[in-house]
Amino acid sequence: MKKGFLIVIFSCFTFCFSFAQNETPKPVLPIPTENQLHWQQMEYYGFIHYSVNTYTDEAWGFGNEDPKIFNPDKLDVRQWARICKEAGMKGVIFTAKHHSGFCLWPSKYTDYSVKNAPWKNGQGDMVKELADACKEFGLKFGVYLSPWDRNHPDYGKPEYITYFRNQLTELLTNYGEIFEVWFDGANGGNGYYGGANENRKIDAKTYYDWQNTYKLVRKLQPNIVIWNDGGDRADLRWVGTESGYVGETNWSLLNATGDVPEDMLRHGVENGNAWVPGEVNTSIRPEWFYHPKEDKKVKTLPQLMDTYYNSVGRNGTLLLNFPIMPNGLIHETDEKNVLDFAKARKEAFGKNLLKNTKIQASNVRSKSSQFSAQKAIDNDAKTYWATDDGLTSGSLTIIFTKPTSFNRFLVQEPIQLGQRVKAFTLEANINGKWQKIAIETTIGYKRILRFKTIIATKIRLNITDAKACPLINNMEVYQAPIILRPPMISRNQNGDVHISKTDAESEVFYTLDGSLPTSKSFKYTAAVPSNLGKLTVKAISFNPQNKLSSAVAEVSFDIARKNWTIVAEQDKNALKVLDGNEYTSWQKYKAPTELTIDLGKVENLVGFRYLSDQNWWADASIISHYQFFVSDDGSIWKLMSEGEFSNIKNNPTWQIKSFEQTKARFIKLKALKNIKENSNSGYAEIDILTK
Ligand code: FUL
Repeated sequence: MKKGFLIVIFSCFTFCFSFAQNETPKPVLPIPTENQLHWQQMEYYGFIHYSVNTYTDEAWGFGNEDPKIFNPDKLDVRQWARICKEAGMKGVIFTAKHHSGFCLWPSKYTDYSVKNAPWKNGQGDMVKELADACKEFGLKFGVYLSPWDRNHPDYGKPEYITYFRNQLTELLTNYGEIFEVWFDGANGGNGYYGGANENRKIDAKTYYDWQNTYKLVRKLQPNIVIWNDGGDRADLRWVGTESGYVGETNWSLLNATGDVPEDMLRHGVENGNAWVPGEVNTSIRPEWFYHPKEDKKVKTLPQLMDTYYNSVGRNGTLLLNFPIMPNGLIHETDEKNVLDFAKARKEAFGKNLLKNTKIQASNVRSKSSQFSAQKAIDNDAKTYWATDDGLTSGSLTIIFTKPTSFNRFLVQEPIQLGQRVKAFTLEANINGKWQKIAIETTIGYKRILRFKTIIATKIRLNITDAKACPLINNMEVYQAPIILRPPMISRNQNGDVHISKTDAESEVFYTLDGSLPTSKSFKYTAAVPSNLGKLTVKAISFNPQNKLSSAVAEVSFDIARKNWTIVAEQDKNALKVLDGNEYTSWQKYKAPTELTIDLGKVENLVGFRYLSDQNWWADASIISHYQFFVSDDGSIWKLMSEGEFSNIKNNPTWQIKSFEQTKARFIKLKALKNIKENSNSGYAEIDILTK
């Protein structure tokens, strides 16, 4: 009797235990909302920057630009939508109102809008036109509404919040479904503000009362996701840079409260208590708005591919921006490069080599077919391989039918059950021996690894650490064509041109006469001395084996800085600002500082360029407000240009300022203000523009 009783208890226990194991694994909290999940699956979508400052060639509008300048003569929002669609994007986010405060829809609440622009005689609504075009092309539509408004007289007062919410209500009510709203955190302080022309400081933590704004947003658009890089935590996070990457370790988590330093933006927080995934926002050109001087600086195919691997390939999404030209169109080079990028992605990810392979797992949850290894390669996003509870490691081994060459590995976790994997490795069986190909940390929604082509008979994904039993819902393997990178061109202070190879096997060919380089042009072997004048260098990488060439790298230099000296500066390191190397820099005292340069002889000046320190951790030393002077003798100075380097903190690219032609031998850049008060002023390079 007693024995019988024990048997019953035992069988009941085994039954209950295996039943429990057979269940769907418990989620590891926090998990994404439905909206966040749908957003993550979009992976790649477009940004459009267009406003009054498109017509003033500035990074930001000040708020006093006359609406009359907003007059595109070839505007075609269907061109924008078509390009985004053909580029493989799933949606478009539009700058309905940027910091200038100028509205691209006829808002009821201000006259500072397309209502007063010559475009369509003030009858146009660009938000509507684009929303309609997106519908036509099957794209989702999102809006960027800048909280900072340099035009509005009430900015800084509580009344402005009502104005802001009224505008938000217009945008979230009148244009159909909105998938994402973007609340840019930038706030430079000074602006036109209805004519006050002053500096207005707000407390970004309290001023906007975000929680109530979020409630309004969610009420008006229940399927939306909210992006906010300042203020209270919303649905999506900035990744701390605008140059197009997120950290390799990338948790989709943050803490719901508290400050978020750069490092957390970049990597997320492993044990964060809120799901706040990273969106990688970057422009196809150095800046967000259109500047003709950047027509030769459009991201090339290899740069776009890097951006893709460093965003979508690292558990992020990619928000890629097109600046609109003053005529109302996307530039042809931007179109060409983004379509080449789409084609290259198709070529890279066209043929999944895991079709028809065998797969084995170290452990299968309850030995159930529902969670078998096969589920990781069955091409069904809903099914996944799972291990038994209690395990935090496990492996999946793939057996190819024949030795297979490949250079990409893609892996995904079913994030609706939380982001779990903390560490993993990838091994390949090459010539009968297991070799480690990669040692990595997080996976998340999607992780793509790049490595040199290998030929293997088996590969093994080892999850070496996880927050709970590991789950994998997809793996893919590819042989992506190698895309040659254009070489890197620089010119040192002596005027010598340096061209660096971007891979060991290719050769470099260049021209100095403006012609397109081919493998018959000059072959680069050592630094090329130049005649110190203005110079345009074009160069290609060329692979002698397969005869393929890279895209052309092109850099135009102004006169060489050979005879320049830094006046009254003992520190030899100061010459780093003239060395032509964008990655070396020098810092000087506390602002306001002056950097005075003797050009050696009188030059015909029409502008200057400043590049700040390129290390992201050195952002404190970035100059944000400046004055630029010239002089014949180094003692009597004439002010030629003053103002702000608008978006330099988030996007520290070359700042180019033009002024009226003048002759001078001395130049002086005065830093009036740095990004961080009382910090040193940092310089990577200073250069001039001559007539
Ligand atoms: C930044 C802004 O200041 C830029 O102008 C741009 O809109 C970018 C997307 O966000 O913070």
